[in-house]
Amino acid sequence: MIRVAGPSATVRDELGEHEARLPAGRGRERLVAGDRVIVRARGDELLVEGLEPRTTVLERADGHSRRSRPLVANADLAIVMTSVVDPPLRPDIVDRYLVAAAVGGLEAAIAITKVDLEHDRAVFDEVCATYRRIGHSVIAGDARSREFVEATRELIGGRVAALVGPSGVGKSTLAAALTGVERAVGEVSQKAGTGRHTTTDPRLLPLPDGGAIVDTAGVRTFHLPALDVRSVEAGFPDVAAAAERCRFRGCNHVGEDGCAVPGAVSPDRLESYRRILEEVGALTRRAPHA
Ligand SMILES: Nc1nc2c(ncn2[C@@H]2O[C@H](COP(=O)(O)OP(=O)(O)OP(=O)(O)O)[C@@H](O)[C@H]2O)c(=O)[nH]1
Ligand SMILES: [Mg+2]
Ligand SMILES: [Zn+2]
Repeated sequence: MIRVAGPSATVRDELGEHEARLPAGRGRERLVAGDRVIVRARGDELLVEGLEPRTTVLERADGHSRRSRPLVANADLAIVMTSVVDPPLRPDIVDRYLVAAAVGGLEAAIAITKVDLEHDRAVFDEVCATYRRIGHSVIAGDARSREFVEATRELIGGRVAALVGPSGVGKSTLAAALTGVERAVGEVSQKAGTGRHTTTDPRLLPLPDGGAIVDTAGVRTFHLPALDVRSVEAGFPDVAAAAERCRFRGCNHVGEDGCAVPGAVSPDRLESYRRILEEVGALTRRAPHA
């Protein structure tokens, strides 16, 4: 499945791309780019009939209902993109994507763009070091440059990668450079004068040398669905490792007296962890060892 748009979808097989109709009803909204589907011909129409089990799924929550919604299926890797400036560096959003990737079974790497623009080098270095320390590949550069594009290609290594991150960080710019397929790259719309022309529907784009990418729509805030503590910890291996040395049962490790975690993890990391725990409803409210 390449793309889902309302009642129809673009599917691909060994013969090429085809338009197919989706079943009516709620099942429709559960199908996403990357899904493997069973398609049957009826008359001169193609119908999507079944969904194969997913190996991975990147999910987010709907901002209002908090219901979880799949974004990309069967991707091997999430490339979490953020720019150093314009829009500003957002480790808090990166952390949410890292939790979502860990929960969904995807490997995750970080790609930091717009380093050609003036930025705070110390903050940038710190952010790179933090994510490398917890085991992620980090690449950084000008998303429009050949070096950055080739570094990304190498990172993907013929696999299927989802490009995710805030709006305006260069996902479509990178997608176009990697695939040679031009899609909406954000420019201020002259005609409408209303702002950015951005990506809406996630679409699976094959790479010339194997593998594929899914260019997704940027988000202002990335909401996680309801998750338990273990799931959040999966995205914070530094907190999880320190938490093993905490002697309190039921501790949130976010500032309780005598907890070993705040001494072992930076305040920024811990605050990001705390906010995510709170947001997904996994924070224990009463002081566990008062
Ligand atoms: N200076 C600079 N500009 C960049 C870089 N990467 C992207 N841009 C520009 O940033 C703008 C937004 O890029 P897009 O590729 O549309 O961003 P996006 O992440 O796809 O945004 P959404 O589709 O809204 O999620 C475009 O004008 C790009 O040319 C970079 O590394 N450096
Ligand atoms: Mg885009
Ligand atoms: Zn603790």
